[in-house]
Amino acid sequence: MKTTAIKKVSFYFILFSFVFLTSCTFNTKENDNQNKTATKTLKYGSQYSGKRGDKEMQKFRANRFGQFIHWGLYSIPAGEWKGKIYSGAAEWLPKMTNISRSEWDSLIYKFNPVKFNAKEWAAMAKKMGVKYVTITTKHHEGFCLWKSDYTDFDIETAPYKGDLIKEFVDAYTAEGLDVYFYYSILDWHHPDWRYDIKSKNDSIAFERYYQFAKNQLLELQRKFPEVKGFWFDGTWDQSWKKNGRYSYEIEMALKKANPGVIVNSRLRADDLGSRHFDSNGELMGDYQSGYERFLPEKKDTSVVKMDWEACMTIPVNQWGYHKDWTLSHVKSPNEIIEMLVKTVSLGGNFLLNFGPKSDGTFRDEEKVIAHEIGNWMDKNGYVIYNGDYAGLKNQDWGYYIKNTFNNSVYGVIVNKPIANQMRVELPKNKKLEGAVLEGKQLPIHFHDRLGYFVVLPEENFISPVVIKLEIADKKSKHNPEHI
Ligand code: H79
Repeated sequence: MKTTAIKKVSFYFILFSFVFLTSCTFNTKENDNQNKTATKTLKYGSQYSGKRGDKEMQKFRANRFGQFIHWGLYSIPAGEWKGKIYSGAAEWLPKMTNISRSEWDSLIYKFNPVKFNAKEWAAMAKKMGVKYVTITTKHHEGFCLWKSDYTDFDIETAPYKGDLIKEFVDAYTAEGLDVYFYYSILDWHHPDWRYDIKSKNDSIAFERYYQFAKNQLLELQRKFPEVKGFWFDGTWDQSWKKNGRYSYEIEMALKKANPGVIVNSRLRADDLGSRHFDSNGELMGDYQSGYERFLPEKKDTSVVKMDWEACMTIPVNQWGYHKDWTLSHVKSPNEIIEMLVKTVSLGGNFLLNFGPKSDGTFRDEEKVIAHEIGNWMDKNGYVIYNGDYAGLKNQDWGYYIKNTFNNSVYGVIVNKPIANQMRVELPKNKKLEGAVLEGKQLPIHFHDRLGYFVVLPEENFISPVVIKLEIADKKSKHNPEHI
């Protein structure tokens, strides 16, 4: 009797388990069909998969080379406080010293860049060969370079009488350069900023801060309709990570006002506090902006499937103006050009930083670098604009870049082999028909096992050299190397 009861219970238990498990399996399959990789349901995660295909994003991608500008009150002390020079980043000076908030904020009364000439800045940028610029409208210190309706801690309170951001936007736009705005979410000035949310009062204050930031961003978009996108920073604190909704709503609000607007991944956190990439591994925002002062490895082709941008300082770590550049290595124009080439070869954008002085002029070192990069870009910029990943096997001499506009492939030599030969390995169905340097064909040798060797001129190269590679399809029946 007892055994029969157990058997009956077991029967129903197995039946129930079967039905339950089967329905779970079906559910999982349904989800899989909707989204093959999604495992977590997120309200504030990634908005789309893959790269954006609209014309605004195509323009961002084709631009490839941009100028970053860090300008704020920090350009006044320029890394020095009470006679002591601090070697850290100039814009972080208040965090390296015991400067009080009010002491720092009173620098606003000294911000008077009387020599600022937006047209000269834009002409210098144009000559350098950049296609876009990203300027700090508000850095961590909270000072706003535009006339903001939401704070007095802005350019209207400073002695400078011009409309700084407006002059800037007008001048760069007139030169045909796209303008992007940097905006720091982190704000050392605003009383409602919180690093973490530990109480109801923190939540209430931080909600107010969020409204303030959103208002300012929509104000920037309203006052400067030319602006192509926003570059967010200062989003690493717990307060922001715990409020993924805020980052999502800011992205949505900006896109509602301007559907083509471009937003960097650094803005974003998801429901679970994941940054840049959501908890399902999907990129948030429109491009990956995590490469700050470093680039992906040459072999790291994982980046080519997304849009991305690296930002780079000229010294090791100075964004705002620092009076002493002897404190760290300063990159040479060739080092910077190589970084630009490497970035483009991996399908990314390169944003090179400048930190103007408080009088509104650029330091001489930056002028020289801009000029020398400009000379290189004058001659070779065609390889940068519309440049992309070429999909060929890496070689030690440098980087391949494919031009997405005319489908040409280029090799950019940054390490000239002592043997003066540039090795090119192609897939089996391709052949190298020509290698052109400044309009002249170079000799090509073929080695059945090792591929092609382009014979380079004997003379030293003083900057990266571009060689156009004429690659054609090989018809297999005429393939002499076919074994
Ligand atoms: O604007 C430039 C820099 O001022 C800014 N981003 C560039 C574009 C920048 N701010 N901080 N950092 C770069 C690196 C910051 C690191 C730290 Fe932290 C923030 C150290 C401590 C707080 C986050 C939290 C990283 C480590 C702990």
